[in-house]
Amino acid sequence: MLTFHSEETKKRQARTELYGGTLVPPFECPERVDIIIDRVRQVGLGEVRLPGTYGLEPVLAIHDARYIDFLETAWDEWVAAGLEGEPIPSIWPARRLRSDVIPDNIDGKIGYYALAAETSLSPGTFEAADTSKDIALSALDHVLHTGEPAFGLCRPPGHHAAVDQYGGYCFFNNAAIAAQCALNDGMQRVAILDIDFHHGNGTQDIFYDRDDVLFLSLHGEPNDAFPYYLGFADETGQGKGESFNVNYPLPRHTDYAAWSQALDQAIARIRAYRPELLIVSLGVDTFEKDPISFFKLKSEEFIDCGRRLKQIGLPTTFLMEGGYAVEEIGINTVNVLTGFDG
Ligand code: Q9C
Ligand code: ZN
Repeated sequence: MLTFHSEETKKRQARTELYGGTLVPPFECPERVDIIIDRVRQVGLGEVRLPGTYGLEPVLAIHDARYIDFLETAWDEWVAAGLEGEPIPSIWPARRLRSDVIPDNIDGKIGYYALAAETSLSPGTFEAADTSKDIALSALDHVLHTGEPAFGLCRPPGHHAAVDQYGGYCFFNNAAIAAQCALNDGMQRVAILDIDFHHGNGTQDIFYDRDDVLFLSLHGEPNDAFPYYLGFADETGQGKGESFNVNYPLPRHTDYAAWSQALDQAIARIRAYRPELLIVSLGVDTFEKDPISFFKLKSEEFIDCGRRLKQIGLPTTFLMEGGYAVEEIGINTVNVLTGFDG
């Protein structure tokens, strides 16, 4: 399988993540891509290519124009305001406040566009996110032109990013951008299967009222896991989108036996939908040793996951999402892909 990768994704080098009340080095770090690409080469997964450039038009098809502009200018505005740490929101349009006003002040604006506080902004974040979506679209293009699978080694990840919100380490929703491009290219139905440990709240929200994208997510139950406020089983879509959103929230300590049962249910639902393309939001933070998650998947079990995905028999684009057990992230990610390749 072909991999798309770029060193430009490492332009995001945030120094801080707000975690447990202290600022720590971010779990979502540039070393993640080095370790994954090393493993891709080590096992000979296939050719590694640089992405093409697609500009902002495909981003504008998903995200709000002022949100994109905010991401491009936020760091400079923060510095110009004389603020010294990394941009972290400290006030939101929470309940009982107005959510229809966008402050001019950078401190207020960050709260408007952030859905969580762990994701510090930094110089280079916009460029990295822009490259991340180029990687996703390059992988998609390869799948569309050849029918062969491809792996987009996206970083930063995308599935928490909503129309006009960043957070959970995500800025542009790579999977949503790719799905929309496939539809614009003439496809009628695209399925997005999100197997990252966390619920793909951004992707769900973007397609919630649509029937041309089936979104399915296996994740830690939101009562107990980030992003807490979305991802429950009763969220099934609305209007035309009713029944085209499927959540599989799973409890603490879920092992591969239970997780793969949910996966099989998701696969059955995908087959019934008869999509022309499958996009896999591939997070490996389901791993037993992931530092911020609570499932119990073992390294070898990711191979079986890849095999099951292959059985669906669809043109498939894998896009990297999370996974923070950095030492094993290469093994686990590439295990899914080699399992798929058979
Ligand atoms: N105590 C992705 O995997 N913070 N994002 C979790 C846990 C945010 C994860 C805190 C996790 C975001 C793409
Ligand atoms: Zn995750």
